[in-house]
This record gives sequence, structure tokens and C-alpha cells, in this order.
Amino acid sequence: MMRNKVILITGANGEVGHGLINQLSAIKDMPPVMVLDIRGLDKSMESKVYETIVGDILDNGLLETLVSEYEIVTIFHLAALLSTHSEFRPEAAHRVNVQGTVNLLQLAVEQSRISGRPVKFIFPSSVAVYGMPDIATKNAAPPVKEDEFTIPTTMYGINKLYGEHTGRYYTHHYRQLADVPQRSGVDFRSLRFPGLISATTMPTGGTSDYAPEMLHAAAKGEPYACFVRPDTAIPFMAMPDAIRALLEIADAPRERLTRTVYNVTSFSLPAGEIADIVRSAFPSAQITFEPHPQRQGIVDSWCAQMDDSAAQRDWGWKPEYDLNRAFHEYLIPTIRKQYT
Ligand code: AKB
Repeated sequence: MMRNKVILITGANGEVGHGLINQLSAIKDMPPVMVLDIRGLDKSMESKVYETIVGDILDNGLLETLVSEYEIVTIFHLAALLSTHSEFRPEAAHRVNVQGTVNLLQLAVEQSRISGRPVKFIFPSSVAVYGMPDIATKNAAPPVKEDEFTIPTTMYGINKLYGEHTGRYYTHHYRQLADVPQRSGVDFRSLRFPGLISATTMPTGGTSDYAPEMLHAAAKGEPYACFVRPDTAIPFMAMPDAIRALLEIADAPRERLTRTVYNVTSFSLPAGEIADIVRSAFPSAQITFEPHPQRQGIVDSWCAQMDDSAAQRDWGWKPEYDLNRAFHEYLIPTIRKQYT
């Protein structure tokens, strides 16, 4: 039976999903996009996708139906509970972030068995996989490489780190003790993102959210109480670079990849400097700092800078939006237009 080739995006109704759908729908000669999201897809996005499935990645029956009806060539597995939400519901986070990921990897194995071709599995990971032991170490550390300080303190960070390792297992070590060692057919590629900032959408449930929240509140003329101290620094990236990174890692020749997980980053700065940039663009911005002890603790455990030299070397990664371009050419003008 002929099955239609599709690209599957899980968690497609989040802000990374929207950016990815916009880009993929503009590329010619791509298989159409099928989305799976527990909340469905915003009406404004529906015309850009081939099919929307409203459903849960924990529903194995649903995933089996997808495998039997479509030939899924690439999976962008974006569905996840982010770091702040995950601390309120750690067991639920574990189910969605860990069991959900294993379910999708299993779907990729089935898919590859039927089609006889590898299935690309693109998995966004996060700066949350890091766990700096204390502020002094965080501030003194040079940009942190992939395999350093990976002792996360949040359920979300632990789940993402486990997802990275599970993907590596499926790609390189799957069923190594079987009588006839088996290949899973899963071509897993993961990017560790810093905090992402979009001009058009707002994140929900993350702990790096103070940066986009500060900007959007100022543009809307609303006061904003930042939940971390002004000296709190983590790495960030503008959303268009994050989407491009996902498409580039998906497209990179397999033989060029020496790892299954790559850091990607753009600029790092303290929250107080973000506030200064926002105030100079929106002089009436009312920004105060009211640190929330637990959320502050989470951000303090993330590294201040990530080392993305492996991505630069292996597949030519380079951000297009440095600090200046991100704020002055993308974020501020686009956000300003959006709210006036
Ligand atoms: C979060 O804050 O949970 C996310 C992330 C850094 O992965 N934005």
C-alpha cells in the first residue's frame, strides 16, 4: 500500500513549532508537514500543514495508526513540559518528556522497519541539562562544552539529558545483545538550545522566559517584575536562528556528524543588561526585579555561556543574530510593529 511521505512535528503548537512550520512550508520539494499536538494547532497555522492530529504522544494506539497510514521520513520531536512547569508536576513531566520521547523513538524504529530507510529524529535539548555547582563556578567557567557539568537539578533538565542519551543509544547501540545485532534505523540528532527569544510568540512554562516576557510587556506598555536578579546571566538565541539550526542539523550529511548532541548558542548577557536594552527601546518600560527564590535557583544552575565549537566545526553552525542584530534588527522592530 502506498503511504504518503510526511514530516512529523510533535508539540507543533508551541513557539518553536510555529517557527518551524512557517519555514518548512516555504521550502519547495519538502514532504508535507503533519503535526501532532495535544492542544491542536492555532487556526492561523492550519493552512500551512497537511494534517493536524489532536492527540497525546503517550497514546500508543494513536502512534501505531500514524505509522500504518503515513511514511514518516523525519520527526521533529518538540513536545515537552518546560522547566518551570515540570517542577510543579515532576511525575507528569517525566511521563511526557521521557516516556513520550521513547514512544516517538519506537515509532521511528517501526517506521524504518516498514520503509527500509533511516528515519531522522530531531530532538531539541536545552541549557537545562547543565548543573553548575555554585555561582562562583558558573561565573568563572569558560564557555561550557557538551560533556561538562551535566548534573542537572531540574526534572526537565534530567529528562532532556536522558532523551539525548536514549537517542544516542537508538542510533549507535540498539539491541546490541540480540542474536543478530539490530540497527534501529533511527538517525538521532539533538541540539542543546539556550533560552530562545521570539518576537512573535510567547513561551509558556520555561525559566528563561523572563527575557521574552520583559520585552513583550514593555512593548505592550505593561509593568514587568523580573523573577531573577539583574546579575543573572545565561545564553540566549533569537528564534530565527533556532529554527535555522534545526533545519541545518536535519540536513547535515551523517558522515560529518561526530556527535549526536550539539550545543548551539548566540549571545550571553545578564538580565539587568536586557532590561537596559528594553528601557532604551521603550523608555516608558516599567521593569522591576523581584527574584523568585526557586526560579532564581534554577537559572543559577545553568551555565552562563555554552561552547558550540563542535557544531561550528562539524556542520558549519553560525548564528546570524548576535546580540546587536537580535535586539535591534529582529526583536525590537518586530515586537514594536506587532503591538502598535
Ligand atoms: C526553559 O526555560 O525551560 C526553556 C529551556 C531553557 O529549555 N526555555
